[in-house]
Amino acid sequence: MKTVFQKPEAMTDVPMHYCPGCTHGIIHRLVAEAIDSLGIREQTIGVASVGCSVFAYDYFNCDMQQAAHGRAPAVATGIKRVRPEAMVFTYQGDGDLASIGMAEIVHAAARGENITVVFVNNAIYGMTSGQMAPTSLLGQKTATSPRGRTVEEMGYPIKMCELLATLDGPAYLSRVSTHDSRHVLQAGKAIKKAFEMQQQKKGFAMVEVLSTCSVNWGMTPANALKWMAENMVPYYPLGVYRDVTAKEGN
Ligand SMILES: Cc1ncc(C[n+]2csc(CCOP(=O)(O)OP(=O)(O)O)c2C)c(N)n1
Repeated sequence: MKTVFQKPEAMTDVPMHYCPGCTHGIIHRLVAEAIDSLGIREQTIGVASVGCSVFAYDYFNCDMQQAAHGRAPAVATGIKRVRPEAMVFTYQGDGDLASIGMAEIVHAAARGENITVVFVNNAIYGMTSGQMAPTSLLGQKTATSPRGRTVEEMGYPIKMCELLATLDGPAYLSRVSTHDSRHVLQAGKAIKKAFEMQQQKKGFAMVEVLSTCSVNWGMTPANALKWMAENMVPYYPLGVYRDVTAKEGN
């Protein structure tokens, strides 16, 4: 019989711990599909960060390293520099990347490190039960902004693609979403491209993937997808913010 659906080889065959309605599992799969389709599983080293995806090393069927909170780009830099033939990626949440790890990501991008960053923006600290993240939206209620985020008290949400696009270092910056199947397919293409940039030694590549956290948002899985489409996508416009290969006409 013809196989029409199977787990990517780059994923292990274990049940995930993610909550119902969380899109981390989808994004893991997209990363694994990109690794499979490029045939790079044996040379890939992933860096798991801190947050809900802390157990990513259990789910990716490639070499993995655990980094302390926010330090994944620095750890990935070290691995890539001593093992330049390896394909190195980080997988980081918004609390990890845009809060405690802001310095690491900005400097890795500015240096144009030849690594791939998968940045999962779910607008909240998921693992620690829903505190406000740098990417929480204005008006968004979280455990630490129970009346909703205000500019006066907490300032504006940080747009990482736009911020990193002010630097000369990055080779590829793209924002995608997981709110419906069409966008999931587009997200997969962007993640694959971010690995291809590394293969072609173009330098720093980051894909920001808008994601749900239905449990901490206090929504059903279906409503979380709707909320993401109606609230996150307008504030975090999807698209390509840098692509050096487009300039080269590739
Ligand atoms: C140095 C340090 N500070 C704080 C924590 C606690 N901590 C663990 S996960 C987390 C939030 C992670 O949120 P995010 O990166 O958005 O990932 P998510 O869980 O939403 O996927 C925090 C604050 C920690 N582990 N280490």
